[in-house]
Amino acid sequence: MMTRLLALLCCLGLSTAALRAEDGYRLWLRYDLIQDADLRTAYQQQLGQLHVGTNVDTTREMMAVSLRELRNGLRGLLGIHLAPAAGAPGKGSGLALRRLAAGEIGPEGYRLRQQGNRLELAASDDRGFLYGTFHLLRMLQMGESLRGLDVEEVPAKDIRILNHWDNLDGTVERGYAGFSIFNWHTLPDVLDPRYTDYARACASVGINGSVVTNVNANALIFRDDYLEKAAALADVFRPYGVKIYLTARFSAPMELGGLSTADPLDPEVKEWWAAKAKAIYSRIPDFGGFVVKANSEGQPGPREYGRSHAQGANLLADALAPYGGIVMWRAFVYNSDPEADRAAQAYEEFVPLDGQFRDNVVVQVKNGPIDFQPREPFSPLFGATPETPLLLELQITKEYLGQGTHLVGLAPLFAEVLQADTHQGGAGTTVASTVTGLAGVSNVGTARNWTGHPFGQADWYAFGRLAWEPALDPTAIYDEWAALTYGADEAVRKTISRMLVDSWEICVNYMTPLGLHHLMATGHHYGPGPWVDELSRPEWNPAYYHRADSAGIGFDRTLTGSNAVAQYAPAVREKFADPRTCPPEYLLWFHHLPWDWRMDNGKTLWEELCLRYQAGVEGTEWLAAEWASLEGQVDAERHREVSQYLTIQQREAEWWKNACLAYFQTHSRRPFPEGVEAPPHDVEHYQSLDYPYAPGIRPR
Ligand code: BDP
Repeated sequence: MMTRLLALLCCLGLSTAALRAEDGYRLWLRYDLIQDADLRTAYQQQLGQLHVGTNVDTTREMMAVSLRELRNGLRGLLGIHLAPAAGAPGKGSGLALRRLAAGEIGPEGYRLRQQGNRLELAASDDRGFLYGTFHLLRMLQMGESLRGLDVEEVPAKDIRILNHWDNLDGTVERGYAGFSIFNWHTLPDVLDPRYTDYARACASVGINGSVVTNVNANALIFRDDYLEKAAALADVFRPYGVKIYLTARFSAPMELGGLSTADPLDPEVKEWWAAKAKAIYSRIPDFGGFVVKANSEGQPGPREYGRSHAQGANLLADALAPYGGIVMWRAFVYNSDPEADRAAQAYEEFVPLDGQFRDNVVVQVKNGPIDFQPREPFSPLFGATPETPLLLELQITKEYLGQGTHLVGLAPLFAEVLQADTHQGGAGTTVASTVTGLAGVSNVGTARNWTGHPFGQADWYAFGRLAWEPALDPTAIYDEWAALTYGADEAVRKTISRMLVDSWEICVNYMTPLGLHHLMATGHHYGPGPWVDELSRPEWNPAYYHRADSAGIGFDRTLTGSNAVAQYAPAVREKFADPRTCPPEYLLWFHHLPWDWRMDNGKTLWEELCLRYQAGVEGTEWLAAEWASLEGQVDAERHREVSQYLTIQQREAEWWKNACLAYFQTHSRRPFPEGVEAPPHDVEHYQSLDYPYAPGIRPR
């Protein structure tokens, strides 16, 4: 009966995949049968046979993974079984694998080229074959022609890594997609297939590392039984080219080792870390290294012993050096001086240390000077430490951009910072060119579709693609993602990618337009809280950042204020320091301006602020209308789910706008301009709203 049903569906041109629930688990790796028969035939002719070069060893783990992916992909997409080439060697069409000499192409790189009647995939290492395989399958999924193909890809950055803020108890800090995918309780015995699927998804977009524990670290991870668990994960990830890293709690020698100090210059402390590194590498020979959050938000660190961040980092770097491991030391610090501008602190602390770090230390810097706000100017640290390699840290999980329920594509945010010109050492020195890699705070959890909001997958995808090639255009990335995830139909693809590209600016408008920042509620950071001004540390209060009063609004970071703008190279500094040349998107980041300040478009600052909030709300209506226009063109299941999320987003955009404008009006005392709907409640109403169980909250 079932077989007959399947046969009938096939006759109707429906693949069995259509029967499968569209639950999002497959991410962008959906190898459904290509419906265009001509295209399928063309691909079949081009790829039907496999020629394995004599210098390609397919028995190696990672090569076997590549071949399995290729076979599965071609079976799904083309309905064929990839066969080893028959007949005389070297003859006939098909796909040919060839190993290049090390110098012929960079590490992890590959070439896909039509050579006569063959398509050749060539690489000098196993990772290159793996990434080339995914590239080829992506082209097929997108229906692209292979004729005359000639591409060569080498990753622009060596470090392309996810940071999981996952705790050993299974919770995820700032996670909005369920619990941690890493089940430490059942590891190492239970190897959830998700571990493999996760590593495979990472590999498909070129991600080559994973920090599986939270930056707010737990020393327990270094206990032998936990190291066994980590080793089991490493074994699963390895064939996919994903190296495992752990977060190191600076006080671990005390908490786990029973020492009386964690002073980085203490010989016993050094010995403890050296022995720990040995223990790790005996289980995980290719262990990547440590990420460290030190002396930040209550985390222990070297400053407790009067030592610098460099001395702290070097302690761990020395322990890892014999095995080739690295230390990613975070520059996210802001606790030195309560009077100081928080935006200036990382630079002040780290620039003087330039040149003092060991070679195997990289300093990990968040994209902006504060903390993953909806929009920030790039951190002035980029390009300012010529002797110290930096890693750009981006937040893929949307702690400050609507958390788990808003459709906000982050590729434009990522691209804005990557393309920003630091002018350090001359014009054209982009942030991308100054960094040695990218780290992204993961948005993955146990949700069936991995990311909770179905469109959250697009940010995981975009992060990987940009880490591989920071120059990629967000529209092109989202075109790919949309085609892979929702099918290759041109109109559908374009609509989805436009929604993703435009959604970031929409969100910035309804949350923090014109350079406002840190307006969110306390603790969970869910929803607006611009009125908050009573928290113990000044820089935890939104009022510290917007500084609204009867005269105006904004944080003066010029000479008349904190002068944090002086940390940028002269060309950037001059532009930002003058409100007439400062881009409007950063205006209130750098300037405190009167409510009646005239914008270039002739509006007053107050009017412009109100209109931007209104535009944000209208943007969410546009998103909903665009998505509604796709009804019937994408599968009903995912269409319904996204629509429901868009309803939340529309409501919450109004909430943000109304709460912020009601509050700011108590300072501006000016009427709402034409075209802006007045908030239906007064500010007390918005202050009274309470969300005790908002997800992702950090235990304090
Ligand atoms: C903040 C988060 C906090 C993280 C911190 C970090 O609210 O949960 O621990 O970043 O990056 O944005 O260390």
